[in-house]
Amino acid sequence: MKLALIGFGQAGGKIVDEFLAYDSAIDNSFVEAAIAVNSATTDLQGLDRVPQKNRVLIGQARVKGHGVGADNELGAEVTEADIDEIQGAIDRIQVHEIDAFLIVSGMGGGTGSGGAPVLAQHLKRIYTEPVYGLGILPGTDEGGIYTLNAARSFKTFVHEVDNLLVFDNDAWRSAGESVGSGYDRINREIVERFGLLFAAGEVGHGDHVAESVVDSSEIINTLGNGNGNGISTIGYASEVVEPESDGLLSSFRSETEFDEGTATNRMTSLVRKATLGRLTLPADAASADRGLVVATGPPEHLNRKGVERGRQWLEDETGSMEIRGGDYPLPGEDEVGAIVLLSGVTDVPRIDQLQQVAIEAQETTENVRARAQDDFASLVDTGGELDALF
Ligand SMILES: Nc1nc2c(ncn2[C@@H]2O[C@H](COP(=O)(O)OP(=O)(O)OP(=O)(O)O)[C@@H](O)[C@H]2O)c(=O)[nH]1
Ligand SMILES: [Mg+2]
Repeated sequence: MKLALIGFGQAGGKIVDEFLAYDSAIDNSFVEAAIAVNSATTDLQGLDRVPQKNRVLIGQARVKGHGVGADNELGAEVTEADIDEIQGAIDRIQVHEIDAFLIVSGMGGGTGSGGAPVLAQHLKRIYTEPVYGLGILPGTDEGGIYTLNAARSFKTFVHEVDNLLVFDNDAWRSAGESVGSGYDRINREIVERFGLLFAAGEVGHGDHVAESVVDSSEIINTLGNGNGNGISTIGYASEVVEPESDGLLSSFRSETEFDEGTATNRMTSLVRKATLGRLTLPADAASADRGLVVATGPPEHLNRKGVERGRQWLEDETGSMEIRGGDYPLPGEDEVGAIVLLSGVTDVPRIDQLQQVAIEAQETTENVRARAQDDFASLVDTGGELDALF
């Protein structure tokens, strides 16, 4: 699946950088174009792979290249003001070559949190290609302002994009890890999952004739095209396999049949593990509206029956009639894996928690404002009494 990636803010830029590294390592090229947008000069300079001309600095007139300091309203304002600068970089993309836009952004800060939804709305207005978001939720230990930004941005972002893919830092942090090395590891986890999914839709059909190769249209149909398709989460599980034995034994029919059964059972169990294990955004799989199962690995270890069984299991698990399945053959690899994309999930504790935070913050703001008005009124009253005395 060919994508134009746009990283918004620091997390967004770093993750797009990581996507580029992954894309060149697997020699697949699902990344058609990569752009980074930020209000902080140093963040843009810190990137390794995004081409210099595709690094767009916004908000210079307001914040002079110093970032917006977690003020996401300011992030949204400078994005609106400088949308032409971003469009200038997008104008260089061969949009007819891409299947979709993907806007990547941390949701807890200011620039990406405020700006990503503004850009999504702009792209939706101009292009017919789907616009997807990849939103990174902050850790719960980052503090109130980050949670509040994420709560507000999430609501707008999910509304503007065709589908919001979500990764929750909170579910993936490990104790005792420094923030920097923690993010490097987490960013690789993010790219391994979402990259594998997007790469899967980009197998040239002439390259390797698999039984049922996943097509980009299957990914798009699972994610949905048109606003309001909700949010998605991804599960992934893999297992090391023996390399292909090309000795005499493999020509015996009994061995072939044994392999078939093993491959089928392995794939069914990997699909279960991927779905019920740690998702990029923890959610109840049963609440998914649509799903996609992708079997990856060396073609001699993939079979149609394995994907079909896995797909059927997911159908039972979700009660959805819209579960798709297919292969992503990777000749020469030593791992067989299953990627499970769950789309339109509604039972997500972390999102309920964010919504609650937003509601409470709104109430607190109103209470504080009301109390301040009361205090001011009584101060003025007292002032009046004092005036009368003298
Ligand atoms: N997974 C991941 N998350 C990150 C990374 N860097 C930051 N974050 C998360 O993203 C959120 C937003 O941080 P930034 O991306 O720095 O924010 P920004 O969009 O640049 O906005 P400002 O710095 O406020 O202008 C943080 O709350 C973190 O949760 C990263 O490298 N990887
Ligand atoms: Mg920043």
